[in-house]
Amino acid sequence: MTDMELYGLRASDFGAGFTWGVATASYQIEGAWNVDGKGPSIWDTFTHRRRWPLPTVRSGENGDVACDFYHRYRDDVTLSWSLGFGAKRFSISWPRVLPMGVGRVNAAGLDFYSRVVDACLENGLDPWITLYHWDLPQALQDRGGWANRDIVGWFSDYARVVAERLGDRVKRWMVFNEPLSFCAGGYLIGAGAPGIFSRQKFLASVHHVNLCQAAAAKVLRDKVANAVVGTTHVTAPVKATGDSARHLRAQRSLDALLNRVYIEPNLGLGYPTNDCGLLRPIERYILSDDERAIQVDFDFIGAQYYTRVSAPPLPIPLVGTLPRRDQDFRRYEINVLGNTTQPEGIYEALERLHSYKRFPSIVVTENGTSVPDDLEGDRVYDVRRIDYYRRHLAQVLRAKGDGMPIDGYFCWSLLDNFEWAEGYVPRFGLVYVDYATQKRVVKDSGYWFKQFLSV
Ligand code: IFM
Repeated sequence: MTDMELYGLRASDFGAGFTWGVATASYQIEGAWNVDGKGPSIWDTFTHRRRWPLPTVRSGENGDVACDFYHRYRDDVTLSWSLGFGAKRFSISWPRVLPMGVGRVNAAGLDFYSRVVDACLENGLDPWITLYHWDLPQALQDRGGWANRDIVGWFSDYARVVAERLGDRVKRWMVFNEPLSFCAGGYLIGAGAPGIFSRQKFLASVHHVNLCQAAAAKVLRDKVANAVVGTTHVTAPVKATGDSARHLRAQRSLDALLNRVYIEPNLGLGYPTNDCGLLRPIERYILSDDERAIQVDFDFIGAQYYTRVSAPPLPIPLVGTLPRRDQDFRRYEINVLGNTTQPEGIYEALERLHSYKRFPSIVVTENGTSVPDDLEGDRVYDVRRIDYYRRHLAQVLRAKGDGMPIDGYFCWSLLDNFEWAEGYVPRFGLVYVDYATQKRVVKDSGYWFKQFLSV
């Protein structure tokens, strides 16, 4: 791609029907953690807990207030529209709707999301809803959370409650945000809520999440006329660190663990246990009818891309490899989270999903970066973020030009927000948030999008 082509990029090159949106998640922006009848989520518990000798979240921060979106949603929705976007992706907090996870519905919680949907529609923004972006009701975690098979029923009931209330106005649905992150992060390596280190619980949670993909998709289709149902995966292309059989085995093993285990069972391809020893005991959680029940034909798949990873072989037979950041500092720039910026990786991620030949439509449901943003007066000169977006969008356009059915792109994120165990230091927004005053300042990247989307 030449500079001319790169910098001449226009939104119209992606086609008239292409969706341009911004994405957010409930726990990361809403705040109001104990307001209007909301029950506690596992992230409330995790961030309020101290794990000796260090806090669970770097510098002990939490999402109690975050961006206070719960009270400021109208202005923030209008802001999304004012930057030129046509869609707003957001998630529902399960414990805001069902404080105990099951049973009694919290009318005030459902009303809040209904108002957000209306605000989107009033601003000409198509609402795209994610049912689950990691904030499980604590009451359900107390019963085992994702590791308890009963969650298939609990989650289906939750999906039904939300679909019945919002389905008259919302047509685009995503079941999950990044199963990898909350299954492995929450149950295997304990880096996120609920902070568990257990291979068994991790494997059980993976299987139950995969069953829930199909169960919730069915509920959404039953309850919402003309529903367009998908889910999202963070797709990390895995690079081998050498050519030997050991290196290639390590690459296959990590790819199975990070990517395939969440995608292939839903396509009827089973679990990639032959390629990754760590996954093998998942078989004990599979019951007789599961192979059929787990299959789902999604209307679209959400591709989320941040960086590639590499797979150095390890002398531990079960694991074989662990993900390592690909930190070739000479070739790639590095962001605040320590990830290298590798725009060609998004092309590979899209190509990979397309290669299954099972997704009629692919939407980039998250892509973005955290760079050191400073407020200078009323301006944030985030040239590195603009460059990031330009280079990734050029690759998305290349993928589209090569015949992949890519129909939309969502920036992560509209606002700076609570970046999970990393707290508030990484800033991913097109809009800067001064957390002390809740003032919003559109960054140069926000203005760049506004200009880009106008041509
Ligand atoms: O902030 C997260 C988001 O919640 C899930 N995808 C990755 C983002 C950036 O790390």
